[in-house]
Amino acid sequence: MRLSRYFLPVLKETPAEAQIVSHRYMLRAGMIKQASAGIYSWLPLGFKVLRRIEQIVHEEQQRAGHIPMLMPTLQSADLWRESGRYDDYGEEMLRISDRHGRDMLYGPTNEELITDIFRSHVSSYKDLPLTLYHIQWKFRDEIRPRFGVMRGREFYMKDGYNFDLTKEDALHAYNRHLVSYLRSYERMGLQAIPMRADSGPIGGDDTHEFLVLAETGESEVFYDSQITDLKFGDRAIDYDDHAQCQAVLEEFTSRYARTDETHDEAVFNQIPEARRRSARGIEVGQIFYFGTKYSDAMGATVQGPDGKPVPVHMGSHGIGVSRLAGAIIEASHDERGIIWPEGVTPFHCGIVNLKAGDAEADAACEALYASLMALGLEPLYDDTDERAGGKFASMDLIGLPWRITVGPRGLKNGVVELTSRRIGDSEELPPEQAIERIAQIYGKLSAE
Ligand code: P5A
Repeated sequence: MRLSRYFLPVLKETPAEAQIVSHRYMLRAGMIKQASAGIYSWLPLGFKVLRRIEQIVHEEQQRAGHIPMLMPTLQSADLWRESGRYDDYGEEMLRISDRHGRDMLYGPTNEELITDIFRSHVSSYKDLPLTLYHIQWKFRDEIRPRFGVMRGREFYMKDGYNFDLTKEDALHAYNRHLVSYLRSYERMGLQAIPMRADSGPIGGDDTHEFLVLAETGESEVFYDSQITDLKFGDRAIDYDDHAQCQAVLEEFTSRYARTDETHDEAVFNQIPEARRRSARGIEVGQIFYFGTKYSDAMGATVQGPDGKPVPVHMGSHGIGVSRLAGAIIEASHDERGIIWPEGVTPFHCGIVNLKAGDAEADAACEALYASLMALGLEPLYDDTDERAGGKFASMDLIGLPWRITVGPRGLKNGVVELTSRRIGDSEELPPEQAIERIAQIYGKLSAE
């Protein structure tokens, strides 16, 4: 993308309404614009990040064997009356009536809708196990929407629902989600710690929240510091293997890690004092096993092996896709702006032309731009005639992990400058080598 043709409304001033760094940087970098309280438009740069997060979630869900689909945002109140949640959900639910006076609502979550789909089409245990998911906008009329996309009223969520014949199979689905979530967050450059939590209006006793440690987080958390040493990494996992998934769950949940809702001071105090931590965290996901709560209420049964109808065991599993854009910034920034992890960066690298209009500099930038694109990479080429200082400040603010700077002085010696946004150091090298380096970083070079 050429910056001169892009839409990147970067702000120079810090917006007064933004209290936390991710909100400030998302506004300043032209990623989002508030439409009304807790509701945002995603401008092109923000939209790209949202898409990249979403793509990782899709890939990891499908790797785990979960099936994508799409349900609507507007739902009929009738289904929620069946489960009993229409009255229970309270003021967070946005209730709407259509021209015929029918009660509708903007879905805050989809347990009822998916259970209705399931009971309409699945009647035999032979069709189990089944896990369906979608990524769709939700609405919760939060009393205090704040911190930009972190606590929105309209927000983008991945929600998945498992249907299983037995509790044991449903707990395997729970474990599978835990593993796939660990992988997803790590690919986004985040450490998200599963913590024992409270199930709230979703229900059930088994639930973990995934928390990214950050001072600005809304949740108070307590944990054993050893848990932060755990990495899922690039291990191979067979998602159908119950024992393997259970082992990962045990590894990642055996040390103390709880939100304030389930915190138990007596148990916490058994950890050696030097390892006890209390901190704040951002909840970027939550998994639930709630057994037959919805299948009992809504009559979602299958014919079991003995021919008798049995209610299915269910769970639901959510990732806060739009919240993650903010959470990643909270975890990765400095005083100059965002520092995107390579996994979610909106552009793979920036190209800064220090002397737009200079024939040699222009030609070198064009060549770099074309070569990177030919490798399947997306550079953002600043071809504008702004001052160098302004160009650098904007690039730093929008946080692309790599920048190639091209100027007449370097070109005389046959070099450009490659700069890491994270480390901050620069290296002079011939343009071909800069391209090769970037291609290597993003795994775009075929093995020689
Ligand atoms: C699980 C999927 C559920 O709703 N039903 C379907 C279950 N869980 S949850 O924990 O309530 O939400 C899942 C994730 O969505 C994000 N989230 C939000 N993001 C932005 N603004 C909000 N107001 C908001 N509310 C929830 C969180 O990341 C949460 O973990």
